[in-house]
Amino acid sequence: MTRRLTSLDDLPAAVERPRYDRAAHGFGILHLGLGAFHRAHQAVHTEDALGAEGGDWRILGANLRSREVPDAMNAQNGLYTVLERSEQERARVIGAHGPAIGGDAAAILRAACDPAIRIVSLTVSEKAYGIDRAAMDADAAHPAVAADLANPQAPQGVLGLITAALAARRAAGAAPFTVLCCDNLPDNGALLRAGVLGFARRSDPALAAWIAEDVAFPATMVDRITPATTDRTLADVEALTGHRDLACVETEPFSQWVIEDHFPQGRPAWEAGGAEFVRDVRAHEAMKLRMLNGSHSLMAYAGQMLDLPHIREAVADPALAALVRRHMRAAGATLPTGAGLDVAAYADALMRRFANPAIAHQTRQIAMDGTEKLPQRWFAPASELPARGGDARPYAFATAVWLAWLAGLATRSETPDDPRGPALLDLARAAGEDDAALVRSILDLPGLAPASLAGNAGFTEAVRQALSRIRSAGLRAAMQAELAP
Ligand code: CS2
Repeated sequence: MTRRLTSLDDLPAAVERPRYDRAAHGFGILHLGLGAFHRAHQAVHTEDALGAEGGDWRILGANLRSREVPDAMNAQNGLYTVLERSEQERARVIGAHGPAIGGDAAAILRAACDPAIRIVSLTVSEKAYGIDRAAMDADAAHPAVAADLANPQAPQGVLGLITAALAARRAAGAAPFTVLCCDNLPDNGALLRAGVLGFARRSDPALAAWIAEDVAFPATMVDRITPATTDRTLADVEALTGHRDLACVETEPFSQWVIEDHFPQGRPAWEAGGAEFVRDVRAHEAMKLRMLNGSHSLMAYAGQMLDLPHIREAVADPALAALVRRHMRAAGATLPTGAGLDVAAYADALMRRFANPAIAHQTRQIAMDGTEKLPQRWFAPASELPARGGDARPYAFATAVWLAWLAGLATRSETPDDPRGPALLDLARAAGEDDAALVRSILDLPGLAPASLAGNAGFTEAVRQALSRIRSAGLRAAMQAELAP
């Protein structure tokens, strides 16, 4: 049996390791959401910052529910390997993390109350927040928000935990922490701020006023393509490092992090690892969400229907690649001009990243949680196109592919992997063969598409036509029809 990774002692020379003394640095960040993305992105940038500038910025990681990754990390003294995959494989052991908390909300709350913690960062996925995006308020109907509003002393969810920790720090006369949302949500700092304020206002208006005045919620754009860890990741890491590592992750070489520079309680020197600090993240964030994530979702649903299991196979399909290019052009036309964005170069770079033969990024994984992802990836930009004189047809087609995929699941009585999965299944079943009814009922779901889009007859009719073609002639034929001059 290979030995488990527990120390930095006997690693092969080719494996990169921390360039700082782990024991000499304290903890300054509490991170919620120990998924593969955080371990491949923010933790690596923090590792670079510690190596370059030091500081008490190591990370306490926590999962609200699952114990699997925290248990694996704790058995490894917080260490884990990042495997970068391209023509060459590169392994690096990350030392920034310390003891991790799994599924113990009381322990997370205690950690967040420690004045040494100056940043609470999050990658908990879009659906975990419980924020009503249209109202810019806490969503009292979200299960975690409802439970925490009823019992704010023992919070289990994101908004309840942040609010309770800030309340305790205020009561103790301690400084607040900065809240850093690292999920793929539009204007993620302002959004999380609105959710926390909405939650706090319901129980303690004075606390809400203090948060509004004193707590920073910088916005960020995060980007690194990180497929879920598989047995193959574990085997390759073992071959490279000589150790069994149950917390390892694999990722692409590229990594980008654009951060609004607003950290009144200080921050690591993340620029040492290539993070960019700017005054306004919105243009970068819109470009990434609409071009990368937007075309990812198109490839995810088309890929699921065409039996293309990975993104690399989706971009190797000439017709689908042409539609992805077209989608990116439509997305690019919604982006602010004058912000210095090079949309064409960005599109080329994305196509190269998607094609990376060493990265097996599953279309099934990206297809999850469509109702949480598509509003910012497709429906917001699509709603802006008419006013800009742009062509919304690529968005109508993408929407039709999603609906055709949902209808296909419904015929097999499969519930989509989505927080609104049961509702989607019911609507698809109720619509049956009636394409117009399917378009209407899904686009009218509250909070999904802006009213100006759901009520735009030209758009909904274009979706209906594309959907009818996909369902009668098949997705392949419909794709060819889209590409016909
Ligand atoms: C993907 C993202 O799963 C998804 O929905 O689109 O996780 C994507 O890989 C990352 O945002 C890339 O930075």
